[in-house]
Amino acid sequence: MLTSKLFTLVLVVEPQRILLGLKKRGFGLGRWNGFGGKVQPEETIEQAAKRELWEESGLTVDTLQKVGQIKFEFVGSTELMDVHIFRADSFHGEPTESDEMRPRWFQLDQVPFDQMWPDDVYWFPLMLQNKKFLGYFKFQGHDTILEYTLEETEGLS
Ligand code: 8OG
Repeated sequence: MLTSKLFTLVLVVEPQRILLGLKKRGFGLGRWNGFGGKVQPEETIEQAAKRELWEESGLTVDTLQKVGQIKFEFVGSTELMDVHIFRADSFHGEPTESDEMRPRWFQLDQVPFDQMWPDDVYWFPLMLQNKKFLGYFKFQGHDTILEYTLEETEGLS
């Protein structure tokens, strides 16, 4: 039986550029990504998203837009990762390196997809166009997508 665990992911986007962090340890090591992690039992998903953004990048935000939800299955694991994806178009503070992430701005036409999770190239364009989406990706290891679905949606819960 499959169980699922809640995660957050926040993309900080400006008109010409996006802030990504190079993951320095653990899951996704060596890949550029947004900022996020596990939702703790006592917090809402949005609270977790703001906390993880602060812990990993040093930035705070007043509001986050929900943009997507993707479920990831890894062959051999019974735990789905249920990742809630947010976009922040304004923030307070200066991006600051943390134990987990080294932040850097990328021009929107220079997103380093070859050094990111392989599914990101599918849904980043939707996120950048402010389109909402629901997805499912099944991975073999961390590099191979065996199957996936991705659809635009009007609303997200
Ligand atoms: O706490 P930890 O760093 O292990 O949390 C995992 C983070 O990685 C969390 O923010 C969700 C995010 N994440 C996945 N899979 C993928 C993926 O395929 N693409 C992107 N961009 N982020 C992912 O768990």
